[in-house]
Amino acid sequence: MMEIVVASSNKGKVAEIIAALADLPVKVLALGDIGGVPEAVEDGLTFEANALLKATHYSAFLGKPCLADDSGLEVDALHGEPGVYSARYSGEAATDSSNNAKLLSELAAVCPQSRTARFRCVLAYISPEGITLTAEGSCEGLILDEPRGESGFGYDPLFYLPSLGKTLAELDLAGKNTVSHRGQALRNMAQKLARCLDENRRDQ
Ligand code: ITT
Repeated sequence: MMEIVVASSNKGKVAEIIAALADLPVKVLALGDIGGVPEAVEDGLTFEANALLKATHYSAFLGKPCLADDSGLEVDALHGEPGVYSARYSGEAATDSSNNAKLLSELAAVCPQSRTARFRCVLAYISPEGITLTAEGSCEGLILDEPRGESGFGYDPLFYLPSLGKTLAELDLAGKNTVSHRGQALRNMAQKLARCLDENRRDQ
């Protein structure tokens, strides 16, 4: 069975990606299962550039098909910040809670209806044979003034979905994948990968 490496060291992302690809006839590995892989330098200016850069780096190093995710939060009142810098918003030693604290302090003077934001996700798949696929998704919401919920990761406890009356951290993994930026990108990517696998099978 073909192997695909989920090229991310973010455990929250990896769990969501593995769950969403469960129906594909492929063996999905995580970077953590392999070990000793040097980290990619993420110096792209867009989610797409960073996703392609990570998939290229890990696929070249491992000689295996790799699926990378670059994602982040765009807050309208902050002119799209933190964007591609979401993981390190509060500095090099950032944690989810220090990033959330910084976001709350930046938005302290912003009223509830102006706290609109979206998560974006770009996935990139690159195989050593030279196949490149990309897929994207986005999810609109509002930034609360205090965290709610324990699930998920990152900014999930502050990201409120008015249509559900819940934050992303109040959904379980399957519920989050149904509505999230990553879930949407993964459904697009799974269709593209399934088509690719079919074509490969027909050519053999
Ligand atoms: P990899 O590069 O190893 O995949 P990373 O966490 O550094 O891991 P990114 O550079 O793409 O990945 O940064 C994404 C950040 O955006 C992530 O650390 C969170 O702070 C935030 N983020 C992305 N998707 C999210 C989600 O579904 N829920 C909450 N926060 C999310």
